[in-house]
Order: sequence, then structure tokens, then C-alpha cells
Amino acid sequence: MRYFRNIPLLLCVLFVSCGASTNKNDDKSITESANNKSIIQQAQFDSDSAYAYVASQLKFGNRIPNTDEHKKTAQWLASELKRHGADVVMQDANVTAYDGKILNAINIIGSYNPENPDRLMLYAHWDSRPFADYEKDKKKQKLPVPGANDGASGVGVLLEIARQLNAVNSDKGVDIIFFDAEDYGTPEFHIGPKNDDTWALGTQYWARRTHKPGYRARYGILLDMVGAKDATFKKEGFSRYYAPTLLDQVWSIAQSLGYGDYFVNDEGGYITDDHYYVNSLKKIPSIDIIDLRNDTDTGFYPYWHTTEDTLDKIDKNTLKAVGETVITFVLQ
Ligand code: AHN
Ligand code: ZN
Repeated sequence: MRYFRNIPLLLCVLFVSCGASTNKNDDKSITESANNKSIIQQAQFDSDSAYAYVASQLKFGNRIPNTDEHKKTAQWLASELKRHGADVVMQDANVTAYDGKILNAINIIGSYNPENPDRLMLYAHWDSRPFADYEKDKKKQKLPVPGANDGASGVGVLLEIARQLNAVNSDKGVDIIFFDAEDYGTPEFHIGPKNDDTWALGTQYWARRTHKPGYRARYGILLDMVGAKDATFKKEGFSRYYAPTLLDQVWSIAQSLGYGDYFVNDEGGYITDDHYYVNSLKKIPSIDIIDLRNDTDTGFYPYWHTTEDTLDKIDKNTLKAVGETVITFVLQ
């Protein structure tokens, strides 16, 4: 009897303390979500700025590994991320191309709030393709691709997101990663076997030896060809397989922001792109926001891997749809 006398009191203390801590958590999460809302409202993705970042990349010339233009672009990308408050690592990645050539690739990682263990990675490839192998005219197939959409558009959107993360002083753990040597895959005119693993060489290197040992992120979002007029982002195959929840979250944000004409509900094919290796090797669930079409022979945007992938194909409305969608997901 002695031992059980105080049970009602004990229960009462337990109840009160549980109740109090629940209330406290509620208050905290209400304040947190109010803060997030106001930060989302503060962030104003500027598509003129994103477009200017695309134009700046093209001004450097072709961003082909082992060239001076490539090196200068890398320095500039790192300095832009630093200017927008990120901690920057340049990872040297020596990789072997389909033809045996050693490429001095450089992955560029800009980290926000590196102490935050809950991380999100946003990425795009920054190199441009050395050969326009989808030119109809055979004589043009060994010319380089300017890569306004194929490469520069994703990087342009991410640089503008970097600028916004800095401007609103977000406490989110975000890594913006510019991967190199994505677009050095075996050209159509190459005689011999075509191996899909000749694509995304910089990402494959990073997935095996991350810039920080033991690096993890909850999710990853790849932006690939996110700048063309009338882009349609179908739900790409590997994204559906590896990251269905993330895919649905991002598409529903886009649709609620009024971008349902871009972020369509159609299922797209399986594309061997940077996200494939982040998923399969590094096991970070990742989606690919990539322009997939019904009305072109390649299934990509009309100027894909041609010399016509130039700045005049870039539409600020598309950059805005993608930029606003991704920044809303990041800051939510
Ligand atoms: C393949 O054609 C195997 N992958 C396309 C990935 C890519 C190239 N994205 C942009 N350029
Ligand atoms: Zn490409």
C-alpha cells in the first residue's frame, strides 16, 4: 500500500509533463512553419538573373574538359557560389572517356549550412558536349554543342537559387553540385560498342568518392535541359523507380504554383543521366527534371546535341517555372 499511494500523483505529473512538452512542440512547429512561409515569400526567383547566368556561361565558350575555356568556367562557377555565401569544394576527378582519353574533370560543390545533418542536394552538369552528333549534316557532327539548354540552363537556375538561399538566410542544409563530364558519352558516329556508363563520368566519380567522406543527403534533384520554350517535364523512369515520393511532391508543388503545363503527369522513358548514378551507387533518392517530348525524333528538345542549342532557345518562363518550383520545395 505504501508503495502505490502516490500513483495518482505520479500519473498526474507524467500527464502534465507530457502535455506541456506536446504543447511546446506544437508551438515550435507552428512557429517553424510560419517562419518557413515567410522565408518562401521572401525568396523571389528572378528569371532575368537566371537567364543572365546562362548567357555568362556561353560567353566562356565551350565547356569541354581539358580546355582553357572549361578551366576558366570552373573558376567562375566556384567564385559565384562563394559570392552567394556557400562553402565551396572543387573536386578534381580524373576520368576515362569512351575513347580512352583521360579527362581532367572538376566537380564543384557549394554547401549551405554544412553543420545541418538533414541535407538536400540540387545538381546539374556544367560541361558542354564536344560533338553535335545529332546534326543531320554529317559535316557538322564533330562540331561542339553550345549547350545553352543542355547544361547551362540547369546551372543558371541553380546559381539563382544559390543567390536566393543567401538572400533569405535560410537555415536549410543544401548542397548545390555542378557535375562535370556528363556529356562526353559515346557519340553516334563512333564505330564500336556504345556503353551507357560513358555518360555522367563526373557524377560516377563523386558517387564513389564523395567530396566529404560519408556524405549523405535525404533527397536529390537533378535539373537537365530546363530552359527551352514549351518544355515538358515528363515523369522520367528512374525517378519513378528510385524516388516516387519526391517526384510526386515536386510535381504537386509545380502544379499548385500553376506550372502544370510544364510539369505534366505523363510517364517518360528511362534516361541514363547523373541522377541514375546518385541513385544506384550512392543510394540517395533522386529525380531528374528533364525536358522529354513526344513530337521529336530523339524524344528530347528539338535542338538536343546539335549546334543549334543556343541562347535564343532559352525562355525565361521555363526557367521561372523550374526555379520557383525547386525553391519552394527546398524552403518548405
Ligand atoms: C543518354 O543519351 C544515354 N543520356 C542522355 C543524358 C543527357 C545527355 N542529358 C543531357 N545530355
Ligand atoms: Zn547532352
